[in-house]
Amino acid sequence: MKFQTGLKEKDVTSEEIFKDRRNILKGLGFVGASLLLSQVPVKAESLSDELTPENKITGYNNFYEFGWDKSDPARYQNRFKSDPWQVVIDGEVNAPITLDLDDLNKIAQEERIYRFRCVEAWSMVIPWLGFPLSALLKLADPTSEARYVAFETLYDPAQFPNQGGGSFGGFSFPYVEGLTIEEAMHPLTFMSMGLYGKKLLPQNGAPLRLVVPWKYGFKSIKSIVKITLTKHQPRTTWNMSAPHEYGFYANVNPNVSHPRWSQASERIIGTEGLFGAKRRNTELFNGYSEVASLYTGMDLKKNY
Ligand SMILES: Nc1nc2c(c(=O)[nH]1)N[C@H]1C(S)=C(S)[C@@H](COP(=O)(O)O)O[C@H]1N2
Ligand SMILES: [Mo]
Repeated sequence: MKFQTGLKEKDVTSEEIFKDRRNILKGLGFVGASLLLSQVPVKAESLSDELTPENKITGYNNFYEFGWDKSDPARYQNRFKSDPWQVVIDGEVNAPITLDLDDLNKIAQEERIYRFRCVEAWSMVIPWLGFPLSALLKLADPTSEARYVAFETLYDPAQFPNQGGGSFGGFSFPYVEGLTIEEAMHPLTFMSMGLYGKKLLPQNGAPLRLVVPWKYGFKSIKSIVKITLTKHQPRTTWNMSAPHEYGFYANVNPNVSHPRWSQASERIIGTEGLFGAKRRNTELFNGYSEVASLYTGMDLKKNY
């Protein structure tokens, strides 16, 4: 993986235009309550984080279906078609439903600026577009038996060059992830269809991906085709691959080290310079302390 040192003018410009556009919209009264409200609990701005340059968000990716390297998703994304697309919501629901892109596009979208922390100890700040996961799940009317939500990524080796090779050291496709129903219904839990005001690119999980800002990035599963509400805790890709390293919960926690590295601090993507990238201290729940009540009484060292 190659890294550019320093920012190019182009990178700066795209962020400037983005911020400008928001100010213009605000001036015109187009940025409505949903955008402003969404920024209240998000805290990205009060933590004085700067948005990660767009070309880093779309060029430095983990999406193993495309390859193991950070540059593989951008390199191979042109093989991928996110239109047409269908997402099934089934399992413990009263009204199983299949949504196509037109259906998804009808759901009102808002912007959320979220901090994003990968288990590999790097981080970004990303302006997502999308809607709360709860809005999507309600369309299928979950039953009272639903205790977990399982997610599955598209399986298609013709579009994902790295899916063809079978399983590697316990890592197999399709990629699957899961949340408790309380986590899934939390207002911070988001389904994204865009970033920086544009449709998601394949490398970021087009057309629809999960974003759970208080959990390590691997929970935020991309290019989702199936959402199943279940009674029992679903299996998850990284946990199956290395259970002693990656748990079901995967909440960001500076006090619980990965067996092979510390989680106390993180490298800020987009700040690379001659002497390396800036770092910041990692915060419990990635700074989203409002989710703490979901884990009252839980031993976070055991439930990593
Ligand atoms: N289907 C799928 N989803 C995935 C992954 C993956 O390999 N396949 N990687 C995860 C990991 S480890 C991270 S850090 C984030 C990266 O998201 P980004 O590339 O949009 O920043 O996606 C997550 N979702
Ligand atoms: Mo990650």
